[in-house]
Amino acid sequence: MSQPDDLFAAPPPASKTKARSKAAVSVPTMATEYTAAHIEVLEGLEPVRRRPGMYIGGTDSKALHHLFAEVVDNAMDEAVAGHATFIEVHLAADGSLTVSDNGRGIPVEEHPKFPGKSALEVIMTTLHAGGKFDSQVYETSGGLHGVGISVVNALSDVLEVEIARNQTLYRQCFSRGIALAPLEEVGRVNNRRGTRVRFHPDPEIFGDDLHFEPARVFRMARSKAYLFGGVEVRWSCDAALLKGVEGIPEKTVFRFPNGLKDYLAIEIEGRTLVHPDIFAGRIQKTGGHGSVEWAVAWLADGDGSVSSYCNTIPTPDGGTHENGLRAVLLKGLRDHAERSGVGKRGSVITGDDVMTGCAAMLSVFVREPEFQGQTKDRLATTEAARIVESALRDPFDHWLAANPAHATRLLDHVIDRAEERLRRKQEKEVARKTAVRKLRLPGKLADCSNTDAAGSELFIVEGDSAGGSAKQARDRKTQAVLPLRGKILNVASAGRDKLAQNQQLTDLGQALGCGTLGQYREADLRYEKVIIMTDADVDGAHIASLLVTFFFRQMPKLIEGGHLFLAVPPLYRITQGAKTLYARDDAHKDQLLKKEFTGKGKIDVGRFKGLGEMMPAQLKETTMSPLTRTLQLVTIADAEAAATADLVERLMGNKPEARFHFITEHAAFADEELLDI
Ligand code: 1YM
Repeated sequence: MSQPDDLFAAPPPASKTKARSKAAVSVPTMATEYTAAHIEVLEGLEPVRRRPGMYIGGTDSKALHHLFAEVVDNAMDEAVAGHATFIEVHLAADGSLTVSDNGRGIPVEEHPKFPGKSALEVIMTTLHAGGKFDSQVYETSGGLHGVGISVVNALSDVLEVEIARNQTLYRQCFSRGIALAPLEEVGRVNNRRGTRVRFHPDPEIFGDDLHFEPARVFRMARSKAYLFGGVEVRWSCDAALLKGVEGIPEKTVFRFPNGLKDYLAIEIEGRTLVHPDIFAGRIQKTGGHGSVEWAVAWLADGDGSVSSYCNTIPTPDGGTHENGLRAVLLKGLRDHAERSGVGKRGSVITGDDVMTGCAAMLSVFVREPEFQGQTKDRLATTEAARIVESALRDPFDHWLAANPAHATRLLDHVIDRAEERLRRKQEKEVARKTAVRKLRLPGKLADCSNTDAAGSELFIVEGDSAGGSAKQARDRKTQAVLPLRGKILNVASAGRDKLAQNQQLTDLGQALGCGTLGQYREADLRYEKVIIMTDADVDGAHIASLLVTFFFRQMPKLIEGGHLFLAVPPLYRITQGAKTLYARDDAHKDQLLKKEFTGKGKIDVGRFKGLGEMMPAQLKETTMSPLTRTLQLVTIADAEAAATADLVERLMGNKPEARFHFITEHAAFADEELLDI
């Protein structure tokens, strides 16, 4: 194994900051000395091997890299707490990873509950149960993050720990979560301390093909240096792993005293900014808890993105800290708009307008962070929002005030975004309304598959049973059927509101799609022919007349356009031997009997009680099929329009007995053609 030379060198400066503990056991604060007795007695590691997904989110590449995150986070804790100044990461050709720090070293004292076992061994081989830690000591963050180094141990076929502590170098080796030998003292070390963990992911868990990706480990390691300016991250990787990998050096050192500001500057290199300087800052709290660091820039050339972290752990799904950032930036810009006299224009901006073009890095440190989501990628600690808001409020106001020209440019940029959003929203609304009008068809409508109005027909049918026959009899491609139940509203005497409330008429209007009166649009009419098909009796005629009146009053242009027809269903079926003829009324029947059925043989005359009674095939042949049917075009000649309107209105008003005459005489069957089938 290749080892960094300066491992355990340079004792760190004493500091009393501790932002996070992801340890598998509870440990004391600075005020309380660590004793092995603080370690809780926990479960074995078998559950981890049986269900690794429960602990690291799966057994894929992301999960594999999570092992590295777990180990490097423990070292980071030590650095953030002020006990370590550097972290070394070495990726070896054999697939193992080594992470070292120059912190205090994992405790090695014997645990009272496990005579003969070191604290280290307990830490490495037991899974914390969570929530049982006494308030004096640090608690684990729980969940996917901070599952503890024991999980890494459980899922590694090789894991070696070296600890320099108490001027002594200790070592212990494990495999698949089990100690291969007790902790051994290797020798004396002077002026050195720290922890080194070398581990190799178990192929039994991750398979033979999954390996650490140098570029990914490199980026993860580098991000730690950006996220905590007080740490130096030393990277090295065996050359054999870098063949064909671009841009990853064999060896390098990361140190970013300007932390996130440096990070963001690199991330947005080459992009055009709305303003030249990055809004960045850091609020450091004693003990780490409540500390915030941020770097924000607005891009003029497209969308940005926010990278957020809690206790140096990435939170790609955002969470409370990002909400705080969004809120404080929005409020700051709105207030600035008010102050700078932009007033109303500024009030339209939303968090989205502010954030879309915003490239930001945000890092918070809180005690006991709570992560949510399947992969625990979202911060849920509510306090984080408040911490971010109060940390950034004044600095953001000052930043805006200090660069009035830039602030104005930024405000204009954000307002442009808002106005663009409102414009898009309006366009979308119009498009949606059109789509809804097209799509929101009444449930009872059996539409035709043809989406083009040309060649399409709508049959308005009285009653559900006739509707059922018509649906079976139709040509699905070109013929739609809308059954109307019972008698429709008397449109002549109904007011506007009643018309609008009438479900039958609303359904009809929706099916047609063309609008009424002034809103009528011929181009939106969904059918070329609208055919009223009612029973050939008084009631049928009445309903037909009501419908004609409806069209006359609400869609006269539809009639003028030559789209409205009456179907001509027969009333009688006359059969003699193989000969069958249909008659539309009594007179027609008598005429047929006299002229057409002169031969010998029994003549059978059947009367249809209604359309619903007809077999679908009969209905098709007699009334619906364009090849054999007769249609009556409903016309309103311009010259007759006024008179007809008057007549329709008068008749549709309060004289029921007059209706039948009107409909039979005026809108009756003009085509005398015989249907011979
Ligand atoms: C390469 C990985 O794990 N370093 C590390 C871990 C610990 C400590 C120091 C440590 C922490 C504390 C006290 C404390 C851990 N300690 C524990 C436990 N590097 C790496 N460096 N003494 C030492 O948090 O108070 C778990 S990890 F459980 F002892 F707290």
